[in-house]
Amino acid sequence: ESCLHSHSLGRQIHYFSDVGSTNNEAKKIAADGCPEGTIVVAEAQTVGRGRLSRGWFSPYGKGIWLSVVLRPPFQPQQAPKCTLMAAVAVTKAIRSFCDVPCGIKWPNDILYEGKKLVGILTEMSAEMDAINYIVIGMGVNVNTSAEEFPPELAEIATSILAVKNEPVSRLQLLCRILAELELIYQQVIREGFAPVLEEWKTLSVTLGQAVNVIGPDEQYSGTAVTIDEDGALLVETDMGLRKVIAGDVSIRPQ
Ligand code: BT5
Repeated sequence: ESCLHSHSLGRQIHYFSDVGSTNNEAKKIAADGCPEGTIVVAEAQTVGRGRLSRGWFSPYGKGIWLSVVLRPPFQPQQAPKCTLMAAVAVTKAIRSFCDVPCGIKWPNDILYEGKKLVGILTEMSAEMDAINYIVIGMGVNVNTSAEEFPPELAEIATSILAVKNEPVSRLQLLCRILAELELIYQQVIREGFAPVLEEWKTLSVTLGQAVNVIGPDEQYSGTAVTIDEDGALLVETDMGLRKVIAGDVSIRPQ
């Protein structure tokens, strides 16, 4: 309570010791009409989810396994940019509170030295051109030690503990994330996404890099140039400029 500085986000908290997926719980309570800003947090997730039915390793008491319910007043087509908005908020919170110089890999990863510190999964329910709710799920590896990651994640995942060599208060970091997210969300509602997308560019580790774009039915390489007003990644290739829309594409360094 005492460290919570946000006004709307986190004022209603659903706390679980163990849960399947905080995003699934958040979608249920959102469908039942919970207020905007309601959050779901858990000590552990038994079936934490990534995108495309990939899993998310969520050991007990080690991370921030968080879902935030928003009811934004904008069109459903704008929703993908909420992932970029959340990435900006979490990156700023980790940089300022933990002093870890992490950066954003388009669209939904926060990396430190190429390894994943945070993953974000945004899900939406909309009908008739109006958003009913958006659930922003965030998995932050806080106090997981390097040895605790399963072998398949050893080379690709990291945590704040592993970077700093000292544990960090999950509660305080959670409060910082909620405060940053609330500020940015209010800015988006007031001014639209343009300022947030500009800020995203300054925190990105993808722009300027040679990338491989791997989609469901094609694959190409090029240089990540910028993101456009939709939050799509623009990649310069031999065939000209290509627009990469978040979804089932993955971006890898060349
Ligand atoms: C993501 O998917 O990065 C989104 C992860 C979102 C997790 C949060 S936790 C709270 C909320 N509730 C949920 O059920 N989910 C959200 P994607 O880009 O598809 O990346 C998934 C891939 O990351 C996996 O296939 C692994 O390779 C890797 N991975 C799994 N667990 C990880 C971890 N703890 N740290 C780093 N990488 C991990």
